[in-house]
Amino acid sequence: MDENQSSKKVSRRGFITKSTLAAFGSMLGAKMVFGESFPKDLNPVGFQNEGAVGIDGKHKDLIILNDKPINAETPAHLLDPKVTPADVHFVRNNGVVPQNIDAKKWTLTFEGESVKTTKSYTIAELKSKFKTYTYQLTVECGGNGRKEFNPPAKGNQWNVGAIACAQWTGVRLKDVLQDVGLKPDAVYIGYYGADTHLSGDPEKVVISRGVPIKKAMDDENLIAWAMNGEDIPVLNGHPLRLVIGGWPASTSGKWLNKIVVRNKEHDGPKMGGTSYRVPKYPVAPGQKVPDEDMKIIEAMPVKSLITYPKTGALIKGSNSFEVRGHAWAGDLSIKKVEVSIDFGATWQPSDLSTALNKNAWQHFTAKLNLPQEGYYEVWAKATDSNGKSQPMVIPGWNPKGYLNNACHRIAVKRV
Ligand SMILES: Nc1nc2c(c(=O)[nH]1)N[C@H]1C(S)=C(S)[C@@H](COP(=O)(O)O)O[C@H]1N2
Ligand SMILES: [Mo]
Repeated sequence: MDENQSSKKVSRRGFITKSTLAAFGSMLGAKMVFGESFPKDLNPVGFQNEGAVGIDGKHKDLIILNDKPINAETPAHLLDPKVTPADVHFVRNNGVVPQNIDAKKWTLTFEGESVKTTKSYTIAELKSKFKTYTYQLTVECGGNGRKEFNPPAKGNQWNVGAIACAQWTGVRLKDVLQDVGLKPDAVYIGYYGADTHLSGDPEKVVISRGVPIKKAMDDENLIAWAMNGEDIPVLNGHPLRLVIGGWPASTSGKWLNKIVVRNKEHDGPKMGGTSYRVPKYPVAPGQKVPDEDMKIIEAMPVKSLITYPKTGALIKGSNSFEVRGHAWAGDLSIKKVEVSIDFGATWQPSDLSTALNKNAWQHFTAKLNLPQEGYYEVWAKATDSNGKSQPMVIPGWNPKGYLNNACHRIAVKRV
């Protein structure tokens, strides 16, 4: 065989491209020595297994669901702190993370049918022109809990950890929109970010979603440059991102460089079809639903998470032990969280904190006693300020597996 044939053979075997290699390197925090020989269909062991070196800047125990693009969720017990640390904040990317970000040169442009004039701001201008606010905001992927749906829904098989509630600092979206000046026909906003499409096509937009103007004008929505008082991690949108607490996190655009103000529902990629939309009526599992019978997901439903103890904990003797976690409910607040150790036959109340601000989660704690040695499950059930509770079993099946807010369960053993 001559040179040409052998190099063709090599390319058919699918070694990774230079840009994937660079992306791997930046995620591993180290150059992949011999990276040119790394086959395209493999994942670096460093991302995925026990003893993994993990993703650069992230806790090594994040669970990697996909590496092209990078998607990783947080095990429930790592979400125990009241404010989610940056290194455990989950990552959901639809495209390729932008490289060589220069925060000093970054601009955010406002345009679209319903702005009075197109306007751009540098980050320094945003900081000097508008008042800075800090809010604790729940950012939850619409597909959190997708793993449980049957028939299975395509996409990242999120278990319970595509949720975070960090402290975000930035300027209010509404203040900047008011400065830009909106026409009376404005009904929706849409974001654009600097990430690039997996296909490599520079013309293709990865994702461009948004919210109705009514939601956009809420005080708590931020154009943020900091998470927990520091630069936002690159994987979570540095140097600038939108944070729309309580709504599907897909509305919180990362690497934000453009906001359009629309005179109709925004129609960017992932606004239509089955993307972030659910049937308008209950459907049987697996049923085909026509696009026109789907509606956009707005506020996320009531949900809770047990963050302590870690599932699988051994409880010694008859001592009581503390169980704790968080609960949240889109734009509403949480009225109560109850816990059960007898598979939901009886429930006991927990102590519940108030939220730091709208769209922040609340914390619950309860003392539990296990009556005799054996296996138990601790279940938690939250109820929102409208009186709606979490279901025990998986709620309505939908084609893309969104909005699973079933009760969280952990296993404990009294020994
Ligand atoms: N530019 C851009 N913004 C984006 C995304 C993306 O792929 N690109 N993913 C969205 C989705 S689907 C989710 S769930 C959240 C995840 O935010 P995080 O990675 O900071 O947890 O970002 C949203 N914003
Ligand atoms: Mo998402």
